[in-house]
Amino acid sequence: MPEAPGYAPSRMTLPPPPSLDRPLSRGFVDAVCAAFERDGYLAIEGALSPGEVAAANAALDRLPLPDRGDLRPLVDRDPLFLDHIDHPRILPYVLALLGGAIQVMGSSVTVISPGAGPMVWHEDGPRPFSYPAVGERRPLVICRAGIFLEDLRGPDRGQLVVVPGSHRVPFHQSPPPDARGALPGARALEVAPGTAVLFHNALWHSTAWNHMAIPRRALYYAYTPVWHRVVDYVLPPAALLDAIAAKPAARRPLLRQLVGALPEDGAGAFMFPDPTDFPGLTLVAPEHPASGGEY
Ligand SMILES: O=C(O)CCC(=O)C(=O)O
Repeated sequence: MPEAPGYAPSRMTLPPPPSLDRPLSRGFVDAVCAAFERDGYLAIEGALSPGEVAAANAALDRLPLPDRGDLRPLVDRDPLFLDHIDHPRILPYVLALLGGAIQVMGSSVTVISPGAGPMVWHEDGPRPFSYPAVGERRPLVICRAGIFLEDLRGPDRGQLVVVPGSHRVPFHQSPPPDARGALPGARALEVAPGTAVLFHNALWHSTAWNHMAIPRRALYYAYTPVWHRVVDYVLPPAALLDAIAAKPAARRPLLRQLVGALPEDGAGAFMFPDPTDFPGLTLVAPEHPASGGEY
């Protein structure tokens, strides 16, 4: 099979991340959704600063990582990983795509060892029975954020490889489950350290060969609507809730929602933080009474 051609993500359409202390603008939401709808993914360059990349690598160095494969869950292994799930340069894009009633249903670090070959092509979601199609499209259920820590600008560095637009192909046209190597139109995402890639659960993806002398390590956080089952754990571990309690007070309600914690008053609800504390969660201001705004 031919190798997937290298690909530098486009900077043309992605607007910068807005502050979440006010509702996201319609223009921001529309621009993010349009880019994501076209390609099934988008790349946020510089999502993590060089210092944040170094800190993430140091945290990973303290963990019992496999030579190749996943370590999961990740989010409760170090308080630093909590700083990724509400990161101000990543979360606005997730909110634009999924809305405010979200959580992180799964977290992992994926290691591709030196010399490792491509991963099997796949969509994300449950197996063997994936999410149902709606109108021949697989709906957006998981918006996965991959954060890449090595310099992947060059061939065969264990990149995430995607087929842009494949999230729009009906499921019964998916590649056979053992298909490896390049598919027509496949692109290896040759990204700089600290780049975050958000992608649709139905996007066909694989990985490139890793011909680097070092492992390729990527952090993955899978955002879903709050009604999706959390797969990292049945209930958030006490240590994770303690780690949230040690974060600044203003961030705690949203972090608790993101890890799937029950509201502190015990009441079930779809939205745990007070939206007035997190205006960004309201996305765009309601434009019609039927959208639930106050009129
Ligand atoms: O390691 C990667 O970059 C891809 C991981 C992946 O495709 C998966 O975990 O489903």
